[in-house]
Amino acid sequence: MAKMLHARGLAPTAGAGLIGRRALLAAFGAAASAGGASATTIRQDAPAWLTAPGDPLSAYGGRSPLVKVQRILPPDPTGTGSSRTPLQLLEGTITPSDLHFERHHSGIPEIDPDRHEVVIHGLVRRPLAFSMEALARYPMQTRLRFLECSGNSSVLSRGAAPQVSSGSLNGLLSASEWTGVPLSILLDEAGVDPAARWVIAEGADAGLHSRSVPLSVCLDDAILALYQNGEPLRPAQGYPVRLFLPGLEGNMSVKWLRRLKLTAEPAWSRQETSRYTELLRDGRAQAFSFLMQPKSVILKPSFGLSMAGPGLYEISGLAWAGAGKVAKVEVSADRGASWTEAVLGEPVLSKALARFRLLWRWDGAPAVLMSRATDERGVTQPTHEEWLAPFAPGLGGYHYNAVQALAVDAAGKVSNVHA
Ligand SMILES: Nc1nc2c(c(=O)[nH]1)N[C@H]1C(S)=C(S)[C@@H](COP(=O)(O)O)O[C@H]1N2
Ligand SMILES: [Mo]
Repeated sequence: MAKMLHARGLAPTAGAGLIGRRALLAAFGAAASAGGASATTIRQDAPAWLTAPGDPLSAYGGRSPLVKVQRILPPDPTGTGSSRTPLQLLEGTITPSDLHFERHHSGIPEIDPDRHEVVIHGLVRRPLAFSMEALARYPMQTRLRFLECSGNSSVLSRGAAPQVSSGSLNGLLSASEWTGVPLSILLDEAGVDPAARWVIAEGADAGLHSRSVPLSVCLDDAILALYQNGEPLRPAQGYPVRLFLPGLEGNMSVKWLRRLKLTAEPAWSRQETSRYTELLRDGRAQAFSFLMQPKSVILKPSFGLSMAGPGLYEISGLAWAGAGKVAKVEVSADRGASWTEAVLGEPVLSKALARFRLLWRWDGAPAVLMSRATDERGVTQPTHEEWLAPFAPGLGGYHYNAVQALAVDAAGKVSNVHA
């Protein structure tokens, strides 16, 4: 059940009971005190933890055994495929490493860092090989960034919206603090040939996952990531080293990186031809659509997290944009007839997840909630219909970033709908 706030004196300023940015800031005191106002009884018993010493220290922590939040696994998780981050059960803007989504096409290789190297070759002055030890001696950069598979939410592009959790729909999305060596430094050392336009990145998994990356991206904010949330990468995220390309489709951030080959032309690898392309209505295919466009999802409430009767609720969710910062998120409680700007959690970082929040006084009548993000370029999420328009029916699906909608019925039950 979503938490209900019993606040008085907070008047909605826009349509359908939404209390947006302006009013919320003015009424901040009232809202904050409202959160605790639902306490009723003060306990008189003395549980064991108040009277006996607790557990000893440990060399590596774990979470409370009472916390059960897990990745969302496919019915048969033994092969290759993907697990998803249970977005609706998390808070804030960083994904715990253990809950980062996983997407792999040939399993998770177990790599001995002492026997692994990254080679830079092709159109360079001098080919180089970097041991993991050598890489770790270069200057590093740390950035909080999201990673999203371009297949995320694609089921929404095919017919009626399924009744599953938001994590099931949208959880090929996570955010970590990534630390690694800027690729530009290494390319500089290798000496880029003026004829080079592309960098073919190849992983050390059995399928030799490979993608063509424009050289300009590699000279911009690409890093060879060695650390995730302060620790060496998790095996599922590419231990001991992955290419990390902020804001671009996850498929290009090649894990278990073993080779970067500079070329004049793209490789037209399997991952950029048979997959991760969109068939257009005119029969041509759109390939190399790297950039993850602005997107947002309401997580509280969402499917499986119902409302507990009329009253004041905090609506919250995540927004992100591959091109830079999220400039604003608007929320509608009347199927898009009116929109109210939400509050974005500070700091809003480029190519990271932004948490948005606003209050909603729900009167108990059926409603349709929607959110739409606009990035700093001024690009806004399309509607579902607008998103579908260019693609051959049923054959688009990658890079789905349309506005999503949630229907709340009179009983407070939330379902996924198209609006
Ligand atoms: N070597 C290799 N890199 C890979 C993949 C893979 O199968 N092998 N999957 C790609 C895909 S499709 C995505 S969405 C991201 C997922 O990264 P994650 O598993 O760390 O979430 O890694 C990409 N890099
Ligand atoms: Mo992906």
